[in-house]
Amino acid sequence: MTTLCYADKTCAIGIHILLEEIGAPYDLRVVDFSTKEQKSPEYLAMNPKGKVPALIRDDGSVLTEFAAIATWLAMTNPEKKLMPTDPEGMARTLEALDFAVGTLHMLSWRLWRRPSAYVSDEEAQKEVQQRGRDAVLAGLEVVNDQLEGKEFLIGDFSIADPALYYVEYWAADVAGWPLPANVQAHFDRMKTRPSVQASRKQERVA
Ligand SMILES: N[C@@H](CCC(=O)N[C@@H](CS)C(=O)NCC(=O)O)C(=O)O
Repeated sequence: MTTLCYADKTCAIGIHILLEEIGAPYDLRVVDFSTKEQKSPEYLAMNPKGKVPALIRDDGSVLTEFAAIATWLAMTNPEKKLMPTDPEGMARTLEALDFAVGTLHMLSWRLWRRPSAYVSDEEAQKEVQQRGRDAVLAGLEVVNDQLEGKEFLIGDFSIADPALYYVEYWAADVAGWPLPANVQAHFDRMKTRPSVQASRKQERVA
């Protein structure tokens, strides 16, 4: 059965939400970050990147990278309409998704969350964190404009929304930063979806 390798409250929750949206049976395999299980020989043998999310598919093959997993799930479950099929709609969906994962998460949030990955000096780490915070908040202002007059990033719910959702969760509930109005409304709207509620419950999000 399709198995999502995840750790609580990580970006993998976005894929968890998509599996709930699809509604087909799946398994969860928790990866214990507190013991660095993601870097264990067993995990690395399955996913040499040592990260979550990783999706083990029915044929045993492993798919990594949020955008790739989300796109594959959308394309293999077309009846769920998780991504438009016209070139413009598809490109706009991936544009919004990649901004959330590539820019807000990897290039911005990570500075705030893991400053020691960039510099050793503790004073310098504080500056790295500040830059990360500024970058996340500046990026969310861009998203705020994109959300004007829309319920979801590209109008209808798509694979881009769970990607934005996990960044919203980190920014608002982990870091305690204020979200711009349209982003806050999107975050609140996401939390009313049964898929989001189910994955939050499973991952013990308060
Ligand atoms: N580019 C990857 C990023 C995945 C990623 O950074 N995952 C984090 C959790 S949010 C992780 O597994 N971190 C564990 C580690 O770095 O040891 C993707 O899009 O899936």
